Amino acid sequence: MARLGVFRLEVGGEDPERVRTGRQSWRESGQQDRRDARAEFTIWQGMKGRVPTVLENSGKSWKKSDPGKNSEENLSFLKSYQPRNTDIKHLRILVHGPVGSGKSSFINSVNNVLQNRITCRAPADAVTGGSYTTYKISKDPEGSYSFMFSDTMGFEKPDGRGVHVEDIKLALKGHVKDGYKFKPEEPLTEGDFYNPSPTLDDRVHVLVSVVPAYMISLMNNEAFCASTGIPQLAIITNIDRECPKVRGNIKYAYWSKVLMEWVEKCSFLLGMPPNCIFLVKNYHSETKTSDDIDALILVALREMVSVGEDFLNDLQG
Ligand SMILES: Nc1nc2c(ncn2[C@@H]2O[C@H](COP(=O)(O)OP(=O)(O)O)[C@@H](O)[C@H]2O)c(=O)[nH]1
Ligand SMILES: [Mg+2]
Repeated sequence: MARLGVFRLEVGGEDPERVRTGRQSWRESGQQDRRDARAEFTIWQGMKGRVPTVLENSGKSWKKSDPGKNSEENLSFLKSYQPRNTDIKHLRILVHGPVGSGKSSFINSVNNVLQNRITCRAPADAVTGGSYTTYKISKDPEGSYSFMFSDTMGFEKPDGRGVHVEDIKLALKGHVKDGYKFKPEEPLTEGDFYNPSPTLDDRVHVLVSVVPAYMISLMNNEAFCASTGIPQLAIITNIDRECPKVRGNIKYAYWSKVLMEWVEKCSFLLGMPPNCIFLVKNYHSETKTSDDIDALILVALREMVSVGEDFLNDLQG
């Protein structure tokens, strides 16, 4: 009775090639009616009480283009990127999300991709995190890339720590200076870390929500971006931890039906379209870089820079 379910689980995996073979075998396997087979599959799922990893369209990514194929182009876009607005030296990307969601790891991962080696800039796992810290990414000995990251904490306060939502609004407008240690109990109003007259350079141009895959159901969106017009994207991190089949096949993340469902769920909960949500596996224990991990990071990063550039150009009118 459960043959097809087991068959597809075992043969499907996350590899489109194998799924294609699987489907062939399925057709040749003597099943007379596809609907019967589906019914059996549903029963099997119900019995197991979980959604297995199956691929919807064999050989096709549900993202419009295959991230892996565009890595070189994405990299050269990022290398040559300069804001058209010459008042801006760096496009500022602010990452926020719960403690442990992978913000620092993402910044490190971007650095790894662009340096083509494993580096350690933003200390991941730093329990003392919570300062407003900006990271530029060096390009060659003299220069840096024309985008930078501001690292912060999320609003979730399991232990009473977390950023005051007013502080995030202030940071978005450029009022928070680097090094400010966020205080959960009160927002920044004045003092050494308050910038009373921020320039366009000080402002945030893209907001990125970092959502760990294991916390998707708990996410909600503070509607602070709506008033500012700042574009907002999200990255889903830890996809390797939550989906074992993806772990060994990171390059097929955008083929996975389970991950597609996560993106849809995240889209619903955060109130942003699915095409603003990207799948990322951060570098965390690797000793060397990998084209497949790089590809996912590059696709997300390129979009961050592109929407930030659009925002800057819109501001200029
Ligand atoms: N397996 C896996 N671990 C991750 C990933 N991203 C982050 N981590 C780990 O999660 C922990 C918290 O990450 P960190 O970047 O410090 O989170 P932050 O508090 O948001 O800055 C660290 O141990 C990371 O190595 C990921 O995509 N996959
Ligand atoms: Mg951190």
